[in-house]
Amino acid sequence: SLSAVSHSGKCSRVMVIGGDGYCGWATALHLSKQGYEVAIVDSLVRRLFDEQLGTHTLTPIASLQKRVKRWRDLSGKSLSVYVGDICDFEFLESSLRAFAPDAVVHFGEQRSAPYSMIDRGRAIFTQHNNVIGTLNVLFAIKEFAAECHLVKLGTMGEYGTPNIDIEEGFITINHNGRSDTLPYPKQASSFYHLSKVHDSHNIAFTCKAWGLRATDLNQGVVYGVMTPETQLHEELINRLDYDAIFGTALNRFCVQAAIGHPLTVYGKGGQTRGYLDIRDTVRCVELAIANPPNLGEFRVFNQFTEQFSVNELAKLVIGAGKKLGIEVEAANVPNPRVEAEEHYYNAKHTKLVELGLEPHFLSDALLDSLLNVAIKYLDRVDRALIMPDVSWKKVGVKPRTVMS
Ligand code: NAD
Ligand code: USQ
Repeated sequence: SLSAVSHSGKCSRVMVIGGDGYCGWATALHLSKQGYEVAIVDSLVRRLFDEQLGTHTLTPIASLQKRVKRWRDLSGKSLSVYVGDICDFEFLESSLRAFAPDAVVHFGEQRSAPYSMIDRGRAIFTQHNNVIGTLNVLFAIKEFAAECHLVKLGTMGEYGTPNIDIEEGFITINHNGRSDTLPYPKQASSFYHLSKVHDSHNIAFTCKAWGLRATDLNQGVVYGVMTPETQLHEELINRLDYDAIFGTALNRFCVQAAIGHPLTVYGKGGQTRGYLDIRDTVRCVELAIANPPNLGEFRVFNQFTEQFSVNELAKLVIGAGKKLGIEVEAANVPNPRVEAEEHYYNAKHTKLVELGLEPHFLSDALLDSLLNVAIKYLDRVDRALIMPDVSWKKVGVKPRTVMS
């Protein structure tokens, strides 16, 4: 049954699916600090990918159990933990009924584009894990928590790189004398990014058909590692991926700079994306939760604060390295992906700012601190994990082992 609070419309209980991951752990702690009752749901499959591929986080992360205990000891606040796979409906049903959330924040997907392009098995795993997991969440909410607000992590990559401005979810089109506001066209460029497109369609449909309420957060690339909560203790430290499969552009560049590896600019480096600091990720999720949509409403926010090309990121990291006395250079690596390397990019991102987001812009201070974290854990870096090894064109049906 739903808690009394949810009937009054105020959100106080939040289930964070994927709460052991990079964005989810930081968000779970932030919401707990803000006074929400938080439950973490996670299958720990991200830790298994590392075992399987021989990858690891730069920062030494503690087990989920140790993290949660340390947070309780330091903050006095408990996090409920449900370890299991949301593709298992019985598991999801029992956790949702036991915790009775007012909001479900869904981070729990396979989120690497290169992982989804390793081989057929990983492509299928990615779309099954992500699409079925989200469908299960939608059915569970409909059946057992109909008022619950779904806050779903999508991606800016759903839109691709069209030669016109990107709107927040919807675009008004005039066609043959008639006009309508329609979902913005989707042109995703990996099996991973496509799984998010499929999710968005399923969520939009169920809001319409069943009257669910949902916010699709089309997030850009996240950078940074520290938040006020994760930096309280080494056992609360967040993961920081730097390998070519899970590491994302700016985080990778900072680690590469720290170990004196040339920055791996893929192709011409004109690829432009939206970026945001992990401290803004947690705040954006809080803003979405605190301002829920009406029942039946499907809302889309573009969640990033600034846009950069890969070349611009490389230049910023080279400059920051210079200040710390580190010599950094950029290398042009043949692009393992199929994507536009020079293109127009102008994406709207006003809705979260209107709700009160005060962005942390990419600054020298942030680059210094990321570089210093990278330098602190330099001994943990495995240089063999840096160069990309997964090709969009060579993906085939044969099971592949990478990084061996
Ligand atoms: P992550 O891999 O670090 O975390 C995801 C977590 O979900 C992991 O702990 C994993 O074990 C868990 N998980 C995966 N499948 C599950 C399942 N079936 N059942 C239960 N748990 C499951 O990823 P992240 O970087 O924290 O990303 C979180 C979300 O945000 C993803 O949906 C991702 O697509 C989205 N996102 C991330 C970024 C980024 O730059 N990191 C940018 C945009 C959007
Ligand atoms: N790139 C490089 N060099 C590198 C790594 C990446 O040039 O060493 C380029 C890529 O080719 C791409 C861009 O940088 O053009 C971004 O790549 P990325 O690996 O940083 O990010 P991406 O694959 O898009 O995926 C990440 C997250 C994913 C999220 C997405 C947001 O892993 O979960 O959905 O960012 S977005 O990019 O807006 O779609």
